[in-house]
Amino acid sequence: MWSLGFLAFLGVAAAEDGLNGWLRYASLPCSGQCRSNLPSTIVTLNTTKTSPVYVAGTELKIGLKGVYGKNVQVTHNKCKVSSSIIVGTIDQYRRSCGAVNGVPDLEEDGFWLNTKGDNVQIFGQNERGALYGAFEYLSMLAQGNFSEVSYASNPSAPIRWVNQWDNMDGSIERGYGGPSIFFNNGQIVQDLTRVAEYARLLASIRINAVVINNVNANATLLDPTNLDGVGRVADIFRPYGIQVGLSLNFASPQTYGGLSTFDPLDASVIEWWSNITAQVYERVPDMAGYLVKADSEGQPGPQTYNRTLSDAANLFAKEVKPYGGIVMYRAFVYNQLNESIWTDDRAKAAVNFFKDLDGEFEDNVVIQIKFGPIDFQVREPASPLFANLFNTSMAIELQVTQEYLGQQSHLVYVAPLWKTILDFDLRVDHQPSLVRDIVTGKRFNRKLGGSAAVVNVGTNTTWLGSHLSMSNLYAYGRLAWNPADDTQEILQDWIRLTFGLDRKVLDTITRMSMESWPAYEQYSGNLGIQTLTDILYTHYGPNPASQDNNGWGQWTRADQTTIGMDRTVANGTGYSGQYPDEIAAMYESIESTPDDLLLWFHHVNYTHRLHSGKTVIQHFYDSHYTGAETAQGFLEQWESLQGKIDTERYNHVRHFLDYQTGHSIVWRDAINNFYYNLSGIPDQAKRVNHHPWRIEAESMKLDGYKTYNVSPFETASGSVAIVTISNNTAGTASTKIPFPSGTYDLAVNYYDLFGGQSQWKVYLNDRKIGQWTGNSEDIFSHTPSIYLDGHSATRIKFRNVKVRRGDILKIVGMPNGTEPAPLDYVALLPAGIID
Ligand code: GCV
Repeated sequence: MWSLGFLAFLGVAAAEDGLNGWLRYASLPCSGQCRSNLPSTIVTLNTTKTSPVYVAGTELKIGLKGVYGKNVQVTHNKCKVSSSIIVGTIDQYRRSCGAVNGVPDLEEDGFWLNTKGDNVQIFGQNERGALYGAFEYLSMLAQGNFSEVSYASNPSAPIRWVNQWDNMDGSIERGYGGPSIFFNNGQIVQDLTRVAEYARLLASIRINAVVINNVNANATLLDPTNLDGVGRVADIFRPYGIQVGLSLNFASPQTYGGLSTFDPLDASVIEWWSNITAQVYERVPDMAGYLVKADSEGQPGPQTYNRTLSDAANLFAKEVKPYGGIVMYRAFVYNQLNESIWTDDRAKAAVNFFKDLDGEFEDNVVIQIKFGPIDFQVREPASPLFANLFNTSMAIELQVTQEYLGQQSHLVYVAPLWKTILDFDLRVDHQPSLVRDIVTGKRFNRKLGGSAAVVNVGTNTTWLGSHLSMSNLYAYGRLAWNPADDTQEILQDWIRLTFGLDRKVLDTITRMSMESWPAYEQYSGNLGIQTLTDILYTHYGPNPASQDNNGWGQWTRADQTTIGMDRTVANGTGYSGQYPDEIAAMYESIESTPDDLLLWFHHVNYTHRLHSGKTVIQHFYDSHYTGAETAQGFLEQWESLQGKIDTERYNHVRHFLDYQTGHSIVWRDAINNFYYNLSGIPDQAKRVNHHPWRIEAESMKLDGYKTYNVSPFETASGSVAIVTISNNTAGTASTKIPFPSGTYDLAVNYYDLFGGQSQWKVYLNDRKIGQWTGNSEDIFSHTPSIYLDGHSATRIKFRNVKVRRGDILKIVGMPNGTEPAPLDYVALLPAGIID
């Protein structure tokens, strides 16, 4: 049997569950330069075990042992030790060791890293910075990088937060990685091991605060026992340089405190919050601040009392100011609207609510603004609010959790999408005004600023629900530190740290990841029409009709001949006029609006020609075919890495990508069918609604099965599926194979519902050739559905099946619970045909 050491030598890591993320410190070979450059001692300049500098020492020790098998001693407060890593703050070094030479002034949280052979200096401006420097050095070592470096690194902005949308009962809103690591049953959990592990990951990407509870906040977090729990959580995060923040429910003084009002200007309300804030800071003296969602999606707010949003923000700002806290006030404020009013437009809400309040906020208030004006869609223009506040601090809000982007069941590396916003030049006053320079405070000279990302890790060992989605968390931290960084370079650091240094592994995961957001956009919503998920239910699978005819304002205004939101000043909602002149002019005109945002800004015929020369409708059709085809390639590319990645992660990712290949086809067909049905315009390439290799389940011979009209219709091939007649008796669907004899891949499209685990068996002339169970709710990360729809529609494939014309193909479905073993169609795919 192979020993672990031998496997490590081969570069094949032992089975891994993802818990260590990119901090695996997987073993690398070490000879020559490596041997002579490995320090023998770690000197930390703080002996307090809960200090970030002490933690840095421990982490360095673990890293050196893990990567290079070297046992290194940690000592404290000794200055001149040869072959050593010395880690501490600049001040600690000066105090213990004397002058430091050649180190430039560092900004808050910044660090200095200096490596010369086996002598390494890591100095932070503060303890947090020293810890960041240690992680930076470890990241080099874990990537086999022994170059001599000497540089300072400073953050782009002071606010580098993450938000968790965790509920007190342990569920997580839009969380796809299992239940909360913080809460259970209305309380903070007792065992905080996972919290410490999360802290370590976050510190390594230089996150400095975490808001632990949902913005749709529950006031019971404020009860004394729970606040004690928050204190325990803060104690876990503190050694990693991370502060804790809390989301507040605006009505708490009334709903929880028993007052008759929650009017932000009422003296009793102010006193109530003052008292609560004192209780919080008594337990968490370094609490980062409050996060507030008010007057939004049913959450209470100051409008109840005709007070302004600044009245509300300032109430909290004044309370936390003496303690050094800040208030993150969310710009996600909007009302229900009426689609029959042509000028109604949710995208205008943030500017309408906040613009006139510019300058009215206390200086420790930061307006937290989602990157686009709607809600984390697959493509949006930059929020115009970034260009409308000059005397108010701002932070950009991003989503690591892939709420509208495949919920971690689809590979989507989101950082390139974020980059389209961060690098966008809003041309305020005709001057360069990149979003990244606005939110970091540089453009308008604000002291505060930065970013917050909704992360939503859970107790799953992969944290987010799937291994590959962790690139998004890693990239978020890197971009929060330096939004000018290159997203592919960030990705490649993550790949090397997560999967090792093999060139083929690096190239393959790079290619798949960089193709993934464009592909997802291609097979979901194109040309700025939004993602086209079901916005009334799970936000996962396709349902374009759900965007319209309701008050949520995510409209497409699609009818038989036209589509898109007219957001021009001349004929539409006037939204384009919220941008500075140059940008407003660009979006106002169809000619200068980029194709990828055409339908965000303009209402056009399906036959309108894009700059590309294609019509809108043909672009939809073509993109959906291209995107789904790219997704098929992810699986093939991943399979080429077999043997180069540990079995546990290889199989897990393979299973997810296999699922994605099928679901990308569900997306492709649903969107294409929907718009073909609406517009009646055929696909020039004759693919849409034309599937020569399919056999519809409803056209098979049925026994114990009956037909079922699927809703939305476009999520079933031919709009009809079959379900078993009874909930406890098997059904059979059989058919004669009409295709030429040969070898095919057999694809079966079925629906995997929450509420049961049906079993299907496939026979060829009574010989069983495959079987599966409808248990994806236990395996994949996305929100399951109780219906036959675009969320539950799933494809399974059996490869290389030899058939003869006239063979009998039979599927037996055994229902379970409320899942009636539904089937949509089978396809026999000759080599090279995707269907
Ligand atoms: C936490 C969207 C999401 C909600 C979320 C909200 C917000 O509407 O679907 O789940 O609520 O945004 O950001 O507040």
